[in-house]
Amino acid sequence: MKTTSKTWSAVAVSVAMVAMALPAQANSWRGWNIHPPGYPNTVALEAFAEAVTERTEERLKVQVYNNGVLGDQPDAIEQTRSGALDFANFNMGPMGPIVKETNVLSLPFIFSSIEHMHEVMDGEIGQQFADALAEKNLIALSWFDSGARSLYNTERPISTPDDVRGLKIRVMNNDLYVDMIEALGGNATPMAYGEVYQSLTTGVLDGAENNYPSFESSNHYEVAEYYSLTEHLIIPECLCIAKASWEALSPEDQEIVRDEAIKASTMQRELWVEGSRASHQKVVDAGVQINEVEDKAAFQERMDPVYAGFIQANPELESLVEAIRSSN
Ligand code: GTR
Repeated sequence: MKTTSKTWSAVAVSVAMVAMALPAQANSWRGWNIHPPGYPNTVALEAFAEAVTERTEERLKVQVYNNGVLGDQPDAIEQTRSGALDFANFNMGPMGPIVKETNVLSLPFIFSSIEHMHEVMDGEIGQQFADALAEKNLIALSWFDSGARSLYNTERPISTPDDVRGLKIRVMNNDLYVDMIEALGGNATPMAYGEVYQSLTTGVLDGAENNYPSFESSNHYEVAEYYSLTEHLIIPECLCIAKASWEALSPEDQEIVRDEAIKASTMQRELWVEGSRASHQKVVDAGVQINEVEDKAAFQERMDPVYAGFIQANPELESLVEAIRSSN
């Protein structure tokens, strides 16, 4: 059977009802995950859950709830901050409105490559982001990959910034992305991930932007036929633990959780490479037209006012922006 997004939402609703009916227990951890079973992040999170449950001899029983059934990402961030959820895999995009330092990671083209992003996040600069998250009650134990995000739409291939003019493009919940799309002449609509498929089919949206695995697993490729390799955003994701849940652990169990979170990120990054390839193939086979963008510099230049506006509003973050740019 072909799994349509309709089937997913039916599954999502019933799983959510079960999840909400469960009493919260000190030794049972609930984890939020936006992706479906089989997605690289899901596989890694499930491995994390299983390993922690086993290694703590069930002092902690860890369960992952997939498909965003526990809420959309901005809600889940708040729930994890308050300790209502115990852990989650969050993209740093929707984190910006809450942890302003992480907006630096949402600046278009800030990383020159995925390898550059990994080096930065695994090093001292990555620790600065983890510290900023910790101040908002989120303990980031490791960083996942989420590839490079590119624009896709129902209307036409995008080769130059002017091709974006007039297109209604969904963005994640962060004003920086509104500025980004407007700088290209498009109309940006911040919207929850789970609502995008429907909006593409009804014409509320002309397009969105994402990496191959999400473009494919969300079924957006069934509706949006043009995928253009702008690769404008390379954003890391965290495996984040609620501070309250983290502090309730013994030092021994913290060590187990930390160790397994690092293993999960290694696993996720490996699965990501293969998953991206498979998703790419699947969308090509389905007839999606993919085009390279030869003059990426033209898109980058349009981002100058976005950077200028960001630095003007956040002068204290300029050195962090510079540190990343010069670390390449
Ligand atoms: C995916 C990411 C999700 C979510 C989604 C979106 O690539 O893994 O966490 O942020 O994009 O576009 O909302």
